[in-house]
Amino acid sequence: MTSNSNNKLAIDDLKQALKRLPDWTLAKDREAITRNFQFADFDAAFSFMTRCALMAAKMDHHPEWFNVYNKVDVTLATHDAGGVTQKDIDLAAAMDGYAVMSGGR
Ligand code: H2B
Repeated sequence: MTSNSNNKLAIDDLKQALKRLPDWTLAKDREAITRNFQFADFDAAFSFMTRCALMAAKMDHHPEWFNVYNKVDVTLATHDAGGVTQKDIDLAAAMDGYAVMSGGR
């Protein structure tokens, strides 16, 4: 299998990648990865979302997310590929970094 950021990762490569993203899991009902973030309050959650949004725009790769007050539930998939690609892994790693910057966990 060639490694192209637009192609779905092979399951072994996906499991390998998730070892470096210990807070992310495979979605139950579809080919995607998911993580829940929690922050001190809405301001912190939204500062995280702002950082993520700017990166997503730059990457032209966008999260599915749901925010209530201090919580942000994120699902990442590449719709064009019908599964998880290297772009999702890269965005997940970036989001983990932004969560730390916003005091999240
Ligand atoms: N984001 C995600 N998560 N998956 C996609 O397949 C996708 C995207 N496609 N952002 C992009 C935009 C595509 O629609 C544009 C035209 O490049």
